[in-house]
Amino acid sequence: MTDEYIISPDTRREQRLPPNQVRTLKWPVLDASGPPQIDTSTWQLEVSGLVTTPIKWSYADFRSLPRVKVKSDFHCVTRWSRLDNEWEGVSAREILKRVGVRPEAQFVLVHAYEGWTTNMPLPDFSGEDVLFADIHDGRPLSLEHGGPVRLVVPRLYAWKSAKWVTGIEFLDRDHAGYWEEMGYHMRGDPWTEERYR
Ligand SMILES: Nc1nc2c(c(=O)[nH]1)N[C@H]1C(S)=C(S)[C@@H](COP(=O)(O)O)O[C@H]1N2
Ligand SMILES: [Mo]
Repeated sequence: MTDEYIISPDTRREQRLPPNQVRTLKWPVLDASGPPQIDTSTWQLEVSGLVTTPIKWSYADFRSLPRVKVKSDFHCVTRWSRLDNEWEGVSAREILKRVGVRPEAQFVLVHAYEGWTTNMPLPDFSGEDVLFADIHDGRPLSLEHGGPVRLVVPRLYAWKSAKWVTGIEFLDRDHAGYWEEMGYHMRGDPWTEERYR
């Protein structure tokens, strides 16, 4: 891996805090139900739906993929923002390249342990700064923050950054995930405050 960071376009902005967010120097833990039990010897990442090559990666397979580093900010819809996170892992673009997304695919439903899901438009998932991370600020990602592997989508509210990911499903229509079912926005752009729908 190179030492070059991909800097999220949002992290290059002069004004880094989206409207009505407050900066925190800590890193709060936030999720619906607490960490699941995860055994990396049976861990899998499954890519399914509208792709030409469905894939199931083991943890060893995932660890052998080409890697990237991303510097980005993290904005929770409950109004805290943590700036300057250094993530390492596998780029979403690397995965898109390998599975061959079919032209009908417009949306992504990301699956996590215990049936938790989140949805987003394919162009948001395809951003240069989107990755499946297993390292944060130089250390292995802890279980409480989504380890062994979590999604990071820096330019959407942090609830789209699924912790404990198990799968990526490509769909031709938008399917509400867990928080979206509860009333959160289908897209979640922090700059236009797409908090609820
Ligand atoms: N699997 C899963 N991922 C999740 C959530 C969740 O409830 N379950 N909550 C989201 C929300 S609301 C936020 S703000 C971030 C918080 O990540 P952190 O706990 O590492 O700060 O995780 C997101 N990813
Ligand atoms: Mo959140």
